[in-house]
Amino acid sequence: MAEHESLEFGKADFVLLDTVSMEEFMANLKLRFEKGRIYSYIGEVVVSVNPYRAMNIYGRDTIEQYKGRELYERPPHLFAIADAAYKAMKRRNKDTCIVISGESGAGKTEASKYIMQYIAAITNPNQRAEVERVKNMLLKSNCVLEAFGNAKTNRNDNSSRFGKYMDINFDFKGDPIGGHINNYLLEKVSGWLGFHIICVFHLQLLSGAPDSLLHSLHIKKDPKAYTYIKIGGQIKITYVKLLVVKSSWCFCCFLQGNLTFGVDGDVTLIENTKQVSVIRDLLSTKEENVEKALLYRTVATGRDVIEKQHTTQEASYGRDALAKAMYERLFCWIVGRINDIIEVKNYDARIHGKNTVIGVLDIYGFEIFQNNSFEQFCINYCNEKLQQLFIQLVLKQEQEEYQREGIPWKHIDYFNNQIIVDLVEQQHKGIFSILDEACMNVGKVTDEVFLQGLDVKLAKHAHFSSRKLSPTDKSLEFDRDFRIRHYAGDVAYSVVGFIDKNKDTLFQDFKRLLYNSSNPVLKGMWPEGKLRITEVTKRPLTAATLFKNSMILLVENLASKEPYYVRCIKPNDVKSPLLFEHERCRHQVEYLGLLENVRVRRAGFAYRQTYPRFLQRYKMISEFTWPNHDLPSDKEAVKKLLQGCRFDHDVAYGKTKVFIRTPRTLFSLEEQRAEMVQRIILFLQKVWRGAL
Ligand code: AD9
Ligand code: MG
Repeated sequence: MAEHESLEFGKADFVLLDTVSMEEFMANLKLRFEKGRIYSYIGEVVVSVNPYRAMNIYGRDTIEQYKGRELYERPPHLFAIADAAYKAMKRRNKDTCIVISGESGAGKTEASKYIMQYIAAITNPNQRAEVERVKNMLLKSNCVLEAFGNAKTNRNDNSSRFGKYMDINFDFKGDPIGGHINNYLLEKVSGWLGFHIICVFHLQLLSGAPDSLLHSLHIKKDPKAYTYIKIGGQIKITYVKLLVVKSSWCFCCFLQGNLTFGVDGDVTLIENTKQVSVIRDLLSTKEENVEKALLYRTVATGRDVIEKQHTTQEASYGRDALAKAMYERLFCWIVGRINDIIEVKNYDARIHGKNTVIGVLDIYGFEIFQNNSFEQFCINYCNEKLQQLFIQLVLKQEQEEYQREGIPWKHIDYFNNQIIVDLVEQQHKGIFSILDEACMNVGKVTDEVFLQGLDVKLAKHAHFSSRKLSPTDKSLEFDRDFRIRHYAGDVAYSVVGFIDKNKDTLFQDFKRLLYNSSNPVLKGMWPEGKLRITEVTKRPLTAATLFKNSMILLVENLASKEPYYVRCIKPNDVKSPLLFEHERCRHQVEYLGLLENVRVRRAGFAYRQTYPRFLQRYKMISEFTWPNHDLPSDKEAVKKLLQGCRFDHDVAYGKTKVFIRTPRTLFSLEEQRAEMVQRIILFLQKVWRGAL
């Protein structure tokens, strides 16, 4: 318990509530929020409520207060969890990870940045130049990625439209020596008109850029000149300037929005041909190639290769698909360049010891828009996966372990969302499989066919419904909607666009166009453009399959590390620092499973360790166990040791492990150990001097 905090701020740890009920939980959460205590604990899980105002709790002095302290010595804070993850990694040589979850606008990205800042601030006490360089890169990379990957949405002014998992690698001294970023599905559709970089590009960069530069890049100062650009974001980014200017062709994708198509007889035409020469220059390619790729597609029929003219509709579709694909590749390219710079190089474990990792996960939160499509479906599935991981690690395994170890235990019920995860990802029967199947249809491939597939295969599923299955359901506005009962609430998705987005097809002609660019960077981004049309036979994996695979790998990776959790709550929908909307918050507490978390934690034990390892660490505390014990088993020895310290009441003895209920006991053991180690060192020093 964080005892130093006065009770006027409520209970710092929900485990200490007098009774565990929703009312008490909410009353405590509200009280703390109103008193400016935005962080609380459930054991080692941090619960955070977005303050929507600048808080004076992240400065150097606060960092110093948390540095090297135990979790329970200071008021709840992100810094405490960051420190705990760092200590666990350093002390036990274990990879750890911090998983930040919560819905869109709940404060995940801000939390991840504070955590990174904290880790950067407490490491490298010797100010090694190389480590400083790495830290700088890790922190700054974030701004570049946010500029390109975040956008203003109606849920959040700085909404992450991509998922980010960042590993920070540490050497044996505990100093950062590098990192690696994995990015997940850039959600282009909602972000498209509002990616900060696009807004900033006009708002800030252009205002200062010399006319000659703008001219050479064919850039007009008036944002209204661009169909794709909508002013909205307000983030200050200056050092992306260089990157932007260097890769001028990326803005080519904004120009493409201005291309319009028309018809002359039965021939499709580009109406504003001037734009084509601009695009040609920026893409470093030939004008006739640009025109051809925009108006025709090459198809192989048997051995013959023919050129088929697009309709104006197909041409417009191709234009938009190209712009989005270029933006996405650019984004991945930026992540790749950042990784080139931050990745650990020349690390020799024989010299430097084990290279350990802290992973920080900041991904797009659960979201419900007015219109929800394939992108929201993927994002919400991702949140289901993370919730499942939380359940697995925090609720399920915990209870299973007590059972396995024979510790008396009353089972605590919770909603297990595995059923929804299966609904989406299960082989053959899941929505992704049904979608892939619809995409592979030889005959008619339409969104409606996909919806029919869903209706047939999922008719009886408790978490699925559609207009056809529930004709009277008012929440399904259109025939083309289906609804998923997610762990965090019901979401109606429109099937429109699912097939296209899943196939994610960009005409091969565009890929060839870009591959044939004389700009080596651009060429490098489109390796598949190398293939001739007759060689393109293999169907690429669909967007859904790729996303699913990346999520499975992510979860496996997180599960292999020691996890720490930050659960973020959004207090209101109007970004107000004063408003604690009770129902809104209660809903989040409910679906995040926080009450169940408290119950499991309360009935449970803060710490457990196998008997031999426990002895290894604490045997110096007791005369019965130091330097070795002669009791019949390690279990008996641990019992003797803990009885001697009068901690017996706070402990349960399992089959293979000892369980300690409160962290304070562990803390005290640690103190005693430190004292004994000090004494032993002094003793040895004396012996050593005497021997000299
Ligand atoms: V999304 O899923 O990417 O759409 P996030 O990442 O959960 O979402 P974000 O961290 O971007 O939300 O927070 C939204 C806004 O809330 C920020 O832009 C800040 O204005 C505000 N916020 C969040 N956390 C804090 C904080 N600790 N202190 C002050 C905060 N303001
Ligand atoms: Mg975010």
